[in-house]
Amino acid sequence: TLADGPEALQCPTLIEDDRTGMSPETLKRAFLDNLFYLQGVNRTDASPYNYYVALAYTVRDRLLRRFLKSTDTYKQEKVKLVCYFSAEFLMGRYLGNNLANLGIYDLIKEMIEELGLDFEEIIEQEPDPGLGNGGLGRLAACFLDSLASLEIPAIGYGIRYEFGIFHQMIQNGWQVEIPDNWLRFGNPWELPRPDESVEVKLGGRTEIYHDDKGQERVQWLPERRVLAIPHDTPVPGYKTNTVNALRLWKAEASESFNFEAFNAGLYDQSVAEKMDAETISKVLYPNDNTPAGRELRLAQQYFFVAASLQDLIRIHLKSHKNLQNFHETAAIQLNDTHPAIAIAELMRLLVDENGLEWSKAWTITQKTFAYTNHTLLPEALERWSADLLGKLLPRHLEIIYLINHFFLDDVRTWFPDNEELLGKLSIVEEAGWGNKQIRMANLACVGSHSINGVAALHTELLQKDTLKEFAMLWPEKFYNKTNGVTPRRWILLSNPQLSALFTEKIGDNWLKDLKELRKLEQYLDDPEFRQRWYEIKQANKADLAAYMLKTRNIEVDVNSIFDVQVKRIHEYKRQHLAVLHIIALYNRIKQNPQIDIVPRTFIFGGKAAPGYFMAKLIIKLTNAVAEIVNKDPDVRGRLKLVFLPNFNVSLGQRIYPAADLSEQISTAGKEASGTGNMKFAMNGSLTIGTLDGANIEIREEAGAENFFLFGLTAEEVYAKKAHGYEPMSYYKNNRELKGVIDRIKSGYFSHGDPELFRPIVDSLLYDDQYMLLADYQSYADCQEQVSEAYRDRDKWTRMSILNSVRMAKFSSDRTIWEYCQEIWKVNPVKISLED
Ligand code: BZD
Repeated sequence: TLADGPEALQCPTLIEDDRTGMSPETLKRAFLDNLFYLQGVNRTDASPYNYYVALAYTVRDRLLRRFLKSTDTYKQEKVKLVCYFSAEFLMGRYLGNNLANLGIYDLIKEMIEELGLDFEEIIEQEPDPGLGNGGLGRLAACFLDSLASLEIPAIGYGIRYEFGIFHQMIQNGWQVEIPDNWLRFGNPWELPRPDESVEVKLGGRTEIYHDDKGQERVQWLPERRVLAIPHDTPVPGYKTNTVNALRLWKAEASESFNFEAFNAGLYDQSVAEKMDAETISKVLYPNDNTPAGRELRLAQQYFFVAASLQDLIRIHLKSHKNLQNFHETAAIQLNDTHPAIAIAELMRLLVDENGLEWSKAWTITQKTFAYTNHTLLPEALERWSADLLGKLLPRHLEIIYLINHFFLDDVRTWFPDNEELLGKLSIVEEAGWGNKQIRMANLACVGSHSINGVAALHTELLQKDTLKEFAMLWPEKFYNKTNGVTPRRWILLSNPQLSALFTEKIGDNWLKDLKELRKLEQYLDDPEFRQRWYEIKQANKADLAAYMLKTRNIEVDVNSIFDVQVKRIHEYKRQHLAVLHIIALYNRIKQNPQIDIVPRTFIFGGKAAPGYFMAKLIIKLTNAVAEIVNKDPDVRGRLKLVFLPNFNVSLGQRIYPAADLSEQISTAGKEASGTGNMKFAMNGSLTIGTLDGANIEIREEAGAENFFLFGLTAEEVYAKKAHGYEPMSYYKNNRELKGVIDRIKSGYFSHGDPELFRPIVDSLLYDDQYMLLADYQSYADCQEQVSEAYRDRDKWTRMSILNSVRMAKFSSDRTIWEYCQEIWKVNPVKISLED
């Protein structure tokens, strides 16, 4: 099916009208109007931020016609809508992306520069909307870009958090969290749609009653109601007329309620209720891969899901007389289990509120939902205590029990007398003392027609391990959908020089069909091409070096290997394995200051969940080692370690193009996919990595000879655990490793305090759940191969080119096309701008 896939779609021509013309004059006029009339500012006292806002509105105006045309077309043609339900959308800055997708980036840049303004500075004014934690949220954003670029009717549904992921500062080497008040100065990209607000009910109890036909039915008598107000952000495709919506819900007090209290003279109570309601969309939970388990988190999940389903039902009933064929209007993808309560909510809407029979409603529900799993860590699977769920959503708890009851009845007929199987499959876990837990992954599996993992190994392990009972029951429900990233943001925007080289050699169709890049392999033996490739990397490194000097006051050597690990801080991702290796290199230098080593700049970035003690201690260790290594005269600048604070989408855009080496060193079998690994490789970084997640597929595509592989395989990891893993033996038998750990233990990096890093040392020596010590020597040896390869510039550059041009598989266009064909069963819809 890929043959007539993304690349078959042609770019339509762009149209102009008086107000939103694309001629330099019209653009300039609009820009200056948006400064004066919209913001009341003169050019003489306009700030760079004023210019940003003026430009943002100029661009937004040019999206609106396409946006409304897309929506109208979907309505008129009664298309099936792809609905991406996600608690997180990590969109990154809009301005540059929207300019690029409209095809007016260079035009606008020129216009701005003609006015004597600094384009780069204006772009940098935009707050980076951080409505996500990491990979899962960023994947949702890449998917929206690909959906619009492939002209697929789609909508992203989520939460308009007032505070996104915290701003990370580093003080005295420790992470400090600052609230991210990203909406303080307004948001020019969003369109509030108060007229499409809906009510969401919470709490209370249920009651049995008899309808007019004497039928026994259940109704929910909620304790409170909140208003959900949609805010739409247009999401344009790359050089298409399609502009889809990202619809994020803001929670507000339901007017009727606080008005009642107000009239009763309870002004303070009505204000308190208003604040309570607004709390729901106040802040993003900053935990990745650890469930929050808090009532407010469940309220957030239910809030956006209930609002979105009402929205979809409203849309459906505009063109259909009932809900019998709801699944033909909406294909809902659940981005992990965070929105999985939607399964119970749709059942409630169909059965309680629309009078459908249970079994009919269940068929529709299963045909509507599809579930993506993003983790293999058992502790990361969401579970809600039945008490908590029942308190907030009493009717949903009953519905979940019913779903489970009918499901387990089926299982009993298929597999009689298999209590163990029943226990594993059950949505309800009996955790002892009458303490029941609702397993959201089980609910998602039972209520969906499709279950997918995000890389080949991940899907395989889901089927063999995490979800094996479901895979046994319904093998046909399982799919692999290896993740991808959008080449528009992650190559075109972030690496303009490399993009210009691509386009010069093969034209610009690679942006619609990344397989085109393969044509560049013909230049592999062209010394001039390799020289330009090398110079672009060096220029990107110089830019990042300037940024590091400015923000961290650390000077680095652009001829050193830029060795980079940027991602959330987590023990399974093993940032501390890289730190052990840095200390080993340092020890080698201390033993022999004359040693010939290839200079390296180690760059780290990533946030730790505020409550994750070990992750925060790893950040502190990294900074503590940096403090010693960077200023030791014996090192003579050959090793530099930089922790870049507040890693986010926009910092990623600077970092990936400047990396020589991409660190993808998770314990095999733990990283579901990884997506940073793809961004690095597309930008010509070589990977040092384990056989984990999508690393395996990246290595397959790039060629094993162009990838630095080390470490245990997932199978070896399991086998070792099964046979009783003893990290202490590695410490005792490996002199270099012992030297490294002893150095930390001695207090050398903690001003003589041997206690500070003891939790890390102890966890490595006595537990080492993530097997750093088992993989240490293999990693250190592999790093020697990296250094040797870097000494040969030609060899390195060839490997870099091959990595970059062979990454077509990891375009999110490929991923989305597969979801469209195999899971959602939807096709592109052309948007015409003619009236
Ligand atoms: O999802 C990540 C995985 O760890 C990566 O391997 C994978 O590439 C990406 C995309 O599929 N998972 C997350 O990012 N998870 C979270 O951020 C998260 C957030 C809230 C609660 C639980 C997990």
